[in-house]
Amino acid sequence: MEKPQEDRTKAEHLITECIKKRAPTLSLTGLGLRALPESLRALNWLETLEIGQNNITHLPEWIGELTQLRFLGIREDGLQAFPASIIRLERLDTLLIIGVLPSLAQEELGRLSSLKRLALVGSKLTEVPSWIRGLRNLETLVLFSNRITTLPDWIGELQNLETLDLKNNHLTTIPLSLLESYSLNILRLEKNQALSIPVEILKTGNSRRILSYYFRTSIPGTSKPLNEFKLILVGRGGVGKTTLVHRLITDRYKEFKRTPGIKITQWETRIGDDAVRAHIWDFGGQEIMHGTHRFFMTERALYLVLISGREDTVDRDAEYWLSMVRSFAGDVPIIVLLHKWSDYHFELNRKLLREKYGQNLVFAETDSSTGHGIDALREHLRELATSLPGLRAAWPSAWRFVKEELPQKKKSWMTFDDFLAFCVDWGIADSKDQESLAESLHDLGLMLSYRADETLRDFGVLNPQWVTKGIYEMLNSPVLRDANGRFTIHAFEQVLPAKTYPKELHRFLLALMRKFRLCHPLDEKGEKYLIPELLTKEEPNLDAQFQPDKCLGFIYRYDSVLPEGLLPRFIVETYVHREPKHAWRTGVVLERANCRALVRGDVQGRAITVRVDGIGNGRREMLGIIREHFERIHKSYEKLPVTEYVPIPGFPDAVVKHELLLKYERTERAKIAVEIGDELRDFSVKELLDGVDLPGAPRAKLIDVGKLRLPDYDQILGRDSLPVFISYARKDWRFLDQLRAALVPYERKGELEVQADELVAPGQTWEDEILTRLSWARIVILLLSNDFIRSSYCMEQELPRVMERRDAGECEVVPVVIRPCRYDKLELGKIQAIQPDDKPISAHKNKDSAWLEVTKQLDRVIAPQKRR
Ligand SMILES: Nc1nc2c(ncn2[C@@H]2O[C@H](COP(=O)(O)OP(=O)(O)OP(=O)(O)O)[C@@H](O)[C@H]2O)c(=O)[nH]1
Ligand SMILES: [Mg+2]
Repeated sequence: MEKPQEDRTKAEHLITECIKKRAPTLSLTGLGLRALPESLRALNWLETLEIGQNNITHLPEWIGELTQLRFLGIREDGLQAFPASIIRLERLDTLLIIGVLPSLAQEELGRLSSLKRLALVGSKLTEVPSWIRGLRNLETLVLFSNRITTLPDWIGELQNLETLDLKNNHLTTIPLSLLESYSLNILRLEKNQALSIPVEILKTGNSRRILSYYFRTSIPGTSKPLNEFKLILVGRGGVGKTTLVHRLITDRYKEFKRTPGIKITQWETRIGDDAVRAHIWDFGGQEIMHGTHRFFMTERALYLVLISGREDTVDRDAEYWLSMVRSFAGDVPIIVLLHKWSDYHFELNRKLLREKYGQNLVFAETDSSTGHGIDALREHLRELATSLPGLRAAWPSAWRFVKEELPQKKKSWMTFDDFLAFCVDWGIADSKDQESLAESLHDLGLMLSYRADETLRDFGVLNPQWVTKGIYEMLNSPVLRDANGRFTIHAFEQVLPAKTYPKELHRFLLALMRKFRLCHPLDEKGEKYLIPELLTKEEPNLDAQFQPDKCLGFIYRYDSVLPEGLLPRFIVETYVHREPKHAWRTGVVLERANCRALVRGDVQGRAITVRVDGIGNGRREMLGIIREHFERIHKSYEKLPVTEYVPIPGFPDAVVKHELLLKYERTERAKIAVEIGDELRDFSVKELLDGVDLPGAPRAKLIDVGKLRLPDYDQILGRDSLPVFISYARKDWRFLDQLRAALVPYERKGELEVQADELVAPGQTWEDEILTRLSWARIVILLLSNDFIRSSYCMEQELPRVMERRDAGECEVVPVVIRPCRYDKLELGKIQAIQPDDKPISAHKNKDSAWLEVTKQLDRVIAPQKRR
């Protein structure tokens, strides 16, 4: 890594600032320091200190004087020793070290008896350091990305250990003593190939489940490798996917009609000595179908991206599909095919694509009509399949029976109860096993089930084609198209044949469409729905109403693609607040108080423009809400390069990067020069920023944790804002949205960081992710209703944890009664609930003022939490 130039002045500046504000946190990262500045010594109130990417070899003895430190993060490759005085940091509860550990005086760390969280990441450890045994209070131990092969027996002795993260190591066995650790709750063992535990089980992070699976199957003879994998083909309509599948399997060329929905074919092949089965998923490439593809883009799969056609469109085509796969399936292996090669010779910018979408892209030229490159493709597939974690996962024999027998049922769907009964018939009686098996089947595409979802959990789909066909028929139906995408539940009766899609499943299908964000309810009762993809393409002419010089503006520009589905998702989210008068396929006009906003996307130009018209602070607030929505949506994509611009008022063609303005502000420059036509003109940085950020919002974060940040471990890094978690029943999502809108000003000000399970990004394990978030929240808001009380997830999973943490003084619980219910009969009835005017939110005519009242009461909870 390139070392930055030493910047002592910046370091001194940061320290002086810290002294001035008596700030509890300080980050000295990327400054190229050779030693910690002596002036730091005075900061004896400091609670959080980060040191990273400098050239520091020794920490000074006086570091022991910073006795208020609770969090210490270090990322210094050249550090040689810890000073003995480190043991004086008696309050230190979190220590994060990224990179190689100093060899000298490491053992001293074992005397940091108050440590609760320890992370040694990417430290080239081959075993668990023995000094950790002395850390009796340890709750979280993170050792990911090391080279550990075995765990010591004493690991089970750490009495308080709740989370053990050993992702990406070289573990070959797990000691039995781990079973005896009663406190252990979360266990992360992904990417330890030799353990042969199926990913479906690993990704739960549930230690009981993982250990019981491991110890049950590690006894020889009861299970053997699965040897099956999923192969997914994507590419636009007519590119040759179906023909290619036929060629792969039969070695013949045949013409096909365009594929409606999804076609699944089994391909029996061999890898080395093993017979291996591929489940090939061939998606229909028509544009209207793209929206549902993502939900089948699972992690445990290989991807073929087919590209063909004229030189001028292929690069963009490749980008479109690659970004889609990367956003929804993550870092999976992908083969990019330059297809119909015998007809079209074309180049792709391979270097650029690799830079953007990962080095693990394989490129190949193929043609189904001549058979060109097909053998080579088969070889690539075999090679990459071997690298899939699931291919060799050990499956108990009973699981295999179920897997083989289920398709024999020749049913399109079954109730989950029937599935469970079926499992019991085959000797799988343990409910955890049954659930794990269901997940594995889901991943292979043999039975789709969405157990985490209240409205979907009761059915399993045996035939994905049945479900997509039903949904595609809805999407393609003239009835819905004529109604501009609006429909009610009765439309299912009109569009779908009753025999294959009986009425009892209509609600289920509707819930699936909602889950896939293909449609969205338009009213409180959930009777009317909208499919944004069916909105008119025609954009109303609103230029006169939103003149740039009279509006606050903001622009998003996307480097490679404006992902399909991003705009519809935004449009649909805004319906929750109020149905817009104008909405079209790529844009919407929103109204709020005395303000109106035009949000307009340009898919070809890869940009979204926002203009807010109105008076006073309301404009900024409205822009704030809109930006919040976009930021949230952007975050849900794994890699989405997007740049934010601020338009210069009065000069319709001039813009300046938002990030650049922030840099100017941080370095206290008042003016920025912007190119206007041929000349440079100065503008006030503050005025430009005030236009787009709420007053008082911390634009530049106090501590710059960006450099030390690891995607998974945000949580152990210090943060300024209070993490808030909202627990709610799925049915009450509308109230959730209202509450979120009411909390936007807090978020923009950096006071709160609001999380609710709807934010779980695609690909993350839902349950696991939520529980982790829950365990970091300092305020938990419960949206109470009969559905909440009825929801087993809320009541049995979330609530007990919340109450436990509350009783331990770790978080504050704020129940809000959203619909009438007898929560007072429950244990949580002992906590004072918020009910503006003694009425549940649903009974309030004016929801905005009801939520305003809620936030006022919330302020009283926030204040003491902040002081903690
Ligand atoms: N020259 C040439 N033509 C091909 C090749 N593969 C397919 N075609 C032609 O392209 C047409 C479309 O191929 P399909 O395999 O149906 O395309 P698809 O990608 O499955 O299309 P959708 O199902 O609509 O998404 C075929 O009918 C053939 O005429 C090929 O390798 N070379
Ligand atoms: Mg096809």
